[in-house]
Amino acid sequence: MSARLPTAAAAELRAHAVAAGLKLEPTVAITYGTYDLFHIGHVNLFRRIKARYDILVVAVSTDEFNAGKGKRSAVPFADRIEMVRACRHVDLAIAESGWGQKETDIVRYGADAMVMGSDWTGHFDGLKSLCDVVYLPRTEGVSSSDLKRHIQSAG
Ligand code: C2G
Repeated sequence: MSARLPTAAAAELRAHAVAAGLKLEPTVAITYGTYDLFHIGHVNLFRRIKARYDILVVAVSTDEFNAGKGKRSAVPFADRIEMVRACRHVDLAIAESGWGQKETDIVRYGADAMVMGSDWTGHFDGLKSLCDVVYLPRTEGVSSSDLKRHIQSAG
């Protein structure tokens, strides 16, 4: 099924195809993040993506890329990617080593959609020529930085 169709049209076509007994290609979503101190906000996002797409590819920011974002994660990359990989909603975890790899990833994995939490709304609309770009509501009340501050204040 062409990923380039608008989401609603693609869903309608898929329904007709399933009714006709046709075998469908799995739909693929990709998302990007640091996933430091892996928390329920990340799990909720992955779960919500998998409720919409068949396959989820997660690109985890390397420590070097994070340094470029001005972020120093509490958990090293090797552990962060392993925790993401262990999440049952995740089908493939890859490294995110730069801002510019998204276009290549979308083509390489045949992504139908690039999905991010709503704090990124609008930031990746430039990718709409390659795939759907979807922003899902953030989980309120939890963030890696809040967790870090809580741990530091707990002493
Ligand atoms: N997120 C969420 N709810 C939260 C916290 C995070 O839905 N309470 C989502 C974010 O919107 C993002 C993903 O979880 O889609 C990962 O968030 P971070 O680990 O903070 O990653 P970030 O620093 O936003 O890096 O190229 C994109 C960057 O790698 C994103």
